[in-house]
Amino acid sequence: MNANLYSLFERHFPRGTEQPFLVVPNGPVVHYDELAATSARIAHALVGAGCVPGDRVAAQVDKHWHVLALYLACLRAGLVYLPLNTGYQRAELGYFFGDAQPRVIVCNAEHLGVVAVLERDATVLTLAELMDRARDLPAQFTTVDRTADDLAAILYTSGTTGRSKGAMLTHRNLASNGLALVESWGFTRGDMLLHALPIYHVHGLFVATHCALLSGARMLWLPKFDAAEVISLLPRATVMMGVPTFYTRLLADSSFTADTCQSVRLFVSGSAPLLAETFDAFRARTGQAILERYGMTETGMITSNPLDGARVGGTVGMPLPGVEVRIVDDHGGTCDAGAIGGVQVRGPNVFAGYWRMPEKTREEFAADGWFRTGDIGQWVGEGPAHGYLRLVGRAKDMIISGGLNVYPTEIEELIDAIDGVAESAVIGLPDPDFGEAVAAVIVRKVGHALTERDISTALRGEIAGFKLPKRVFFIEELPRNSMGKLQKSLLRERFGSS
Ligand code: MCA
Repeated sequence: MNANLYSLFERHFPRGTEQPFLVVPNGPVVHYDELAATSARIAHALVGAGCVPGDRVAAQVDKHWHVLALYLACLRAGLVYLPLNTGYQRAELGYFFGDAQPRVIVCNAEHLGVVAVLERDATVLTLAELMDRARDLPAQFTTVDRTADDLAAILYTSGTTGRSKGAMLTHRNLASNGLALVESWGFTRGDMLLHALPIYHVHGLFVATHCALLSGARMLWLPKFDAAEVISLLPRATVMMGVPTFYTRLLADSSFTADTCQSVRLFVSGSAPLLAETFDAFRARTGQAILERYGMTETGMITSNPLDGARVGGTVGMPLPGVEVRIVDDHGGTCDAGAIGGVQVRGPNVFAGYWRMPEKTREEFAADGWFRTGDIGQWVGEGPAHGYLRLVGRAKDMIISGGLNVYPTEIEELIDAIDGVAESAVIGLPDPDFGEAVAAVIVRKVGHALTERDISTALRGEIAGFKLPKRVFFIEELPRNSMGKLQKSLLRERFGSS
């Protein structure tokens, strides 16, 4: 049987036009048969552009249901879909295109010039141009045979060493994880998922959309998160997925009440830690316990609080069906409940490695094949959360801001290159809206009177806006221990409450 993920989706599509796939508030209603026909036409257009199975197709384009059809077209044609955050700038794009060497790049019109210069060998199109090419092509396309281990997508996840790594996700990774989520979260055709996430990351593209595609559920399709719009639409939804910032912003709006949520059976949170106080405040306001789950780009979803059972704030629940999790100490021994160690994962959800980085891939796996997440955690040993995973920190030097991973090294390298900077440290500081906000602590060279504006001006346009430091501090010297190692924890303590 064809292990192509699209074939699996197709087996779950409601027949005919009685069930919409996606509803754009005050906009079109898209049925599953229109989604299938549109993805077929785009698949023909991609083949017509010279794409052959295994070729990469990059998409850095604003959220639209046609982009989902493009993603499905890539699956059908056996291509490797490469979604890119629409905030990425020239330097980031140059790296991704050089590394992945896409055959086709679909981008926003304002990026056409930059992209065409960066990647001369690719066909560069706007989404509108792609749709024009696809418009009159056949509405049927024979889905290409793929094995379960063939690549379906590459998603770049920033690297602690400053360079992003392309996580290779297979048809098996995505199929197994999607089915596990539909089962764990009880998705059915009767559901309406409120979708306000971007579709260039795992959460919005795979976690949310695959639950709909593998259950025949419908989606309320928003261009981005807007608290007022979400509040107005929640009475039409049965499920909502979001990052913690979505929930803190809803709570900040007094019009968000228990009545708003009457029809919603499930609120899911992930991509960043959900603070226990947010969990408690949400339950006090709405009577609903947010279901927090835990995942990564390299593994999809790993654990989840239960649909039926105790959902405990500050924990991320138990391993999903088919997924194994262990916690190991510094000597590789398995930790019992309560002991803190490194979180490791094994299962069909674990990626196939980093694109063209075999060495880096090997480093991320233990000798017996378990994937090292880089997160620190413990099994809860007693009470209602007995057997649940609690994440207590990260081995990697990573900031999660509004649900987006930010690795300091990439920003420190850019800051250190600014004339007048001796050295810098980038840290995450608590932020009521984004959870953590990027901050830079800078040592100026003698005689240089650099200002915060100088730093912002130098960085803007070089990297995505969400990575730009929201706070900049200047100090005489960075704290280091006797080994000369930078002590970022002291910086977080010193500036955390300022
Ligand atoms: C936007 N800005 C941000 C962020 N987003 N700054 C820091 N962190 C952010 N996350 C900045 C912009 O650069 C801009 O700055 C200003 O805020 C306003 O931009 P806008 O787009 O209007 O911001 P927003 O609408 O307030 O967006 C905040 C947001 C958005 C709604 C939280 O970031 C979002 O949708 N986050 C979800 C990301 C996501 O999908 N994560 C899942 C990754 P300026 O004005 O200076 O330019 S997948 C994952 O993590 C794993 C696999 C998992 O388990 O899910």
